Amino acid sequence: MDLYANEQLLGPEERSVRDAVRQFVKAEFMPLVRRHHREGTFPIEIAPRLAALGVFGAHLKGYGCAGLGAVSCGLIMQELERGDSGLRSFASVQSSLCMTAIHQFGTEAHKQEWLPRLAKAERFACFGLTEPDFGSNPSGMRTTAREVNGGYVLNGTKMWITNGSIADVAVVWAKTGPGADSIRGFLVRKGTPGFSARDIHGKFSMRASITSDLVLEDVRVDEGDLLPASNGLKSALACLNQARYGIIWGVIGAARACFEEALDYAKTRVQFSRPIAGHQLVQEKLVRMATEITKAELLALRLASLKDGGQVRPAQISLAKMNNVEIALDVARMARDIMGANGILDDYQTIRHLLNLETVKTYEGTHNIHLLVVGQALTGIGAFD
Ligand code: TGC
Ligand code: FAD
Repeated sequence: MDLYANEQLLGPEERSVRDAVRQFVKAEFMPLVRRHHREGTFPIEIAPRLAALGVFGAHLKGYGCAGLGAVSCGLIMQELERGDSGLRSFASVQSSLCMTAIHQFGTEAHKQEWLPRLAKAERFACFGLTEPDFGSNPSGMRTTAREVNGGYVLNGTKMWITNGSIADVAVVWAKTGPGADSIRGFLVRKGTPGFSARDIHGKFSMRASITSDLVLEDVRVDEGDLLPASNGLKSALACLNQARYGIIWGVIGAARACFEEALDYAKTRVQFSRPIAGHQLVQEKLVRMATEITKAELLALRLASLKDGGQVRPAQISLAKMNNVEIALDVARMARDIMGANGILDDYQTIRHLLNLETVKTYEGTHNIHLLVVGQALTGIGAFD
């Protein structure tokens, strides 16, 4: 399905990066995903082989990172999420959130210590911004970092943290300074006394992904564990820009997986003496799905060129995150409908993608928050509170 010949907009290097990740996901991840989805686990053992493809820190230069352009980075996320949103999430957190935080706000010693190991998946990382009482409005966070002789003492709880219990290091955002009014990032190592991670169970979405609470009780970190260039909520939001960019591409992969599955199904499922693909109402759905996927790809490609040109603005990222996740959810729902009762079985991928996309609509800024960011850009009036 390439009605607009979007493939022609990709260069040979971009296609080759995409095809390598696609092949890996098909051969090494797809045989595992149903079991992990059923059991609520993540196949961490595949991470080093993904690392060998240059997936982690692909957008960064130096420190063992691939330094790829925006389209290639987007296509990597697309192919990971074609497999499962949990796989893309794992990479988004390691790469777009944590490696970006260390690269942008860390010292040279932080970069030397962490980036090559995270790039090779010898170490894992998580990103702690959300709290039980502060999701969409992280500026209200209660986690504090009190300055003590030669370091800081952290107290607070972070909630809904992807990779939390498997991470060797957590990028934790906390309020510090004399009035505890300045948000800054800290590196908290696994095993630091007072620091623990508890997995969240009972999820009906993102089942093949580890999600945890982080508890910080009088956690002492050294002065050198502060990310010194972090300065305010805007530093955390700068990392989110990179991860949201990955989601914009990622959900196209999930949508394509659902579309392709539904199209195949519709061509072979016979009702009323003909394949259901021959019924007008089914064709209407297939056409809507293909149209929205095509538009989402063009939006992502335009954003990539703005990004490579260093011109991308947060409102542009918000517009595309809001749009592409919404259309991916619509595509997944239509695909599930076309597949009738089989559409709810995990013998097929569609229901898993549909359930995952409910999370993708919420995290990295909810649909409503991105709508309000675009609304603010259009009107000049913030309508958040
Ligand atoms: P506001 O006063 O608007 O902004 C504070 C400062 O930040 C600047 N800023 C940005 N900077 C960089 N990138 C952006 N996207 C930025 N948006 C705003 C802004 O200019 C300002 O700078 P300065 O110099 O004046 O200090 O802040 P606010 O408190 O009113 O909040 C704005 C809002 C609601 C848009 C923001 O809080 C927000 O985006 N909320 C959503 C929270 C969120 O997305 N959380 C995600 C947690 S991580 C996650 O979900 C990982 S999921 C795993 C995976 O990715 O797979
Ligand atoms: P709330 O902020 O309570 O929002 C609830 C509803 O109210 C939403 O519909 C929202 O749009 C709406 N709403 C809120 N404010 C407004 C407003 N001003 N105007 C209109 N509507 C509004 N966080 C991390 O820090 N790190 C992670 O690794 C991470 N991983 C996650 C993994 C999973 C599986 C999930 C589900 C979440 C994860 N999150 C993570 C948290 C995620 O970023 C938050 O869930 C998200 O920011 C929304 O916060 P909330 O769930 O508290 O919803």
